[in-house]
Formats: sequence, C-alpha cells, structure tokens
Amino acid sequence: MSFKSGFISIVGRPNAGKSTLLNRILGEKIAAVSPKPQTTRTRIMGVLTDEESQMVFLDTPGIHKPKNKLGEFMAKEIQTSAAQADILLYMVDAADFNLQREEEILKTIDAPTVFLLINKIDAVEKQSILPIIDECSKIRSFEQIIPICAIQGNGLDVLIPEIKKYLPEGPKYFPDDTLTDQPERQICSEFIREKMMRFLSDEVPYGIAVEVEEMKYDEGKDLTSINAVIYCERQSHKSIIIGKKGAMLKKIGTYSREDIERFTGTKVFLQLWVKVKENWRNSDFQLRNFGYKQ
Ligand SMILES: Nc1nc2c(ncn2[C@@H]2O[C@H](COP(=O)(O)OP(=O)(O)OP(=O)(O)O)[C@@H](O)[C@H]2O)c(=O)[nH]1
Ligand SMILES: [Mg+2]
Repeated sequence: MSFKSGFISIVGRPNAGKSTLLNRILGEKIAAVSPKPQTTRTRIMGVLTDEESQMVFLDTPGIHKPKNKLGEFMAKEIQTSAAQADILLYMVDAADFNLQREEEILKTIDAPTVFLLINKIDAVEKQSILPIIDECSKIRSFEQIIPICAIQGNGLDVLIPEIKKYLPEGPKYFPDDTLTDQPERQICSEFIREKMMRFLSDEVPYGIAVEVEEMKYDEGKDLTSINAVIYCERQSHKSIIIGKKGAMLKKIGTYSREDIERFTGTKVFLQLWVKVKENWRNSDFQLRNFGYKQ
C-alpha cells in the first residue's frame, strides 16, 4: 500500500475546543487551552505519523472580527492554514451553537474535503445534536459529520480513520518523531500565557505576550532554568498580574512550572518578570518582536 499524507486544518469559532482536540490527538499538550475565547493566536502544527500515513494537523485561532493588528494577524493565520488544507475540520460547539454565526463562516470556507465536528457532546442532551447536524447540512455539504468530545477523546476512534481514508497519497514531510514545529521556548511561553488566560479577567490577558528570554538545561541536576518576561499593556495590568504580595505571579509560576516539567520531563526553575509595553497589539514592530508575523 502506498503512503498517505496531508495537511488537516482545524478551524471554527473561538472556544469551540480546537486546541483541546489537537492536544488530544497528539496525546501531548502543546497548545494553550482556556475557557476564554481567542486563546490561540498562531497556527500550531502537530504531526501524527504511523506506518501508513502522516497527518499534519494545524490548529488555528478562533474566527472572529479583528479589532487590532494582532487580530488581523490571527485572521491571516487562519486563512493561510485553511488554504493549505487537504482536509478541513470545521468544529462547532454543541453547547454554544448559533446557526447564524456559523452560517456566516461556513459559507466562506473551502477545501478539497470538509468534515463537520460537533464538539462538547458531553455537555449537551443527546437530542440536541441531530438538529445541529440538520441545520449545518442545509448550509453546505460535508464529507463526514462526526460528533466528538475533544476533552475525553470520544469520537477520535472514528475521526482518525476517516481522515486517513480521505488523505491523498503523499510523502513523509517530517521525520517520524516530529511532534510539532513549535520551538520548545514557544511552547513554554504559551503555557505561561495560558495561565493568565485562565486566572485573569476582562481585558488583561488579551494584552499579554510572553517571551522566554533564557532556557538552559543542566544535565547534572536534570534541571531546566527558564527566565521569562510577561509583557502587558498598562501599569495597572502589571499590578494585577503581580497581585497582592506577589500572590498572582506566584500562582502563574507554579501552574506554568507543572506544565513545563511535564513537557520537558525535567525539573524546572522558572523566573518570571513583568514589564509594560503600551499598545503593543497595534505595533507592527512589537508584533514581529513577539513572533506574531507571517
Ligand atoms: N465540556 C467540554 N468542554 C470542552 C471540550 N473541548 C474543549 N472544551 C473546553 O472548551 C474551552 C475552550 O477550549 P479550547 O481548546 O481552548 O478552544 P479553542 O477552539 O482552541 O479556542 P480559541 O483558541 O480561543 O479559538 C476550554 O475550557 C476547554 O476545556 C469538550 O469536549 N467538552
Ligand atoms: Mg485554541
């Protein structure tokens, strides 16, 4: 049998569960996940390879109307990823389904093969799934429609074989052991930013960028030392991030360290600094600086 390979883009509205699905498929957390919309900012690649195929998944930012240059960058990331796709997985949130909003997007998407994934079926009554399928099917046709629960992995036993069926014949694009194209530093900074998406409210987490400035591994001690800077947009935000007597920053550090330790398989010493960079989300220079560039 010949080898199959291709690019599979995961797209949908913010908070649908796209990054949760990518992490679940890979069996390893590489993408930030939070209950707030617009958690993902860049295209994140995850690779799944077996004897007969290589599936290159692309997690994307949730589709929304951009309000600043960062938002415009995110929109382009979605377009680029969708344009590359052999298979497009369009994900809707069964627990927060709005036909009109889905319709606007569904009418515009295009790929050789489009699957509809109905996510979060654990959070809704069974009888509410069929109407969602009916309504989406009226807008366009799908090669496959698969209800899933990304958080627990239900439905992946159907999804993965179906993806394989539709994959074109192709080369092995990446070596067998490739998990992602994200550098280790980038994954770590995303783990840190994710904690702020989870712990901080209102505008604060949206104006945050994280930069890992130093990451050193000491083999003798089996210890990874990391220096990271959290950039926020206002002095008042800085105080919130640090918290009373540094309590919030400590919490962010503790939870981030757990993720980084799991990911690197080493002990981790993490030092966090907070700095203000006003209005960086509208500065081309700063966006490039933080890696938000095409
Ligand atoms: N109940 C339930 N919650 C889920 C499921 N999948 C994801 N979630 C939750 O939905 C929220 C959003 O998940 P994400 O994976 O960050 O969603 P996303 O589509 O990547 O969001 P953006 O990056 O903002 O576009 C998180 O709180 C997840 O834990 C699921 O199958 N069931
Ligand atoms: Mg995401």
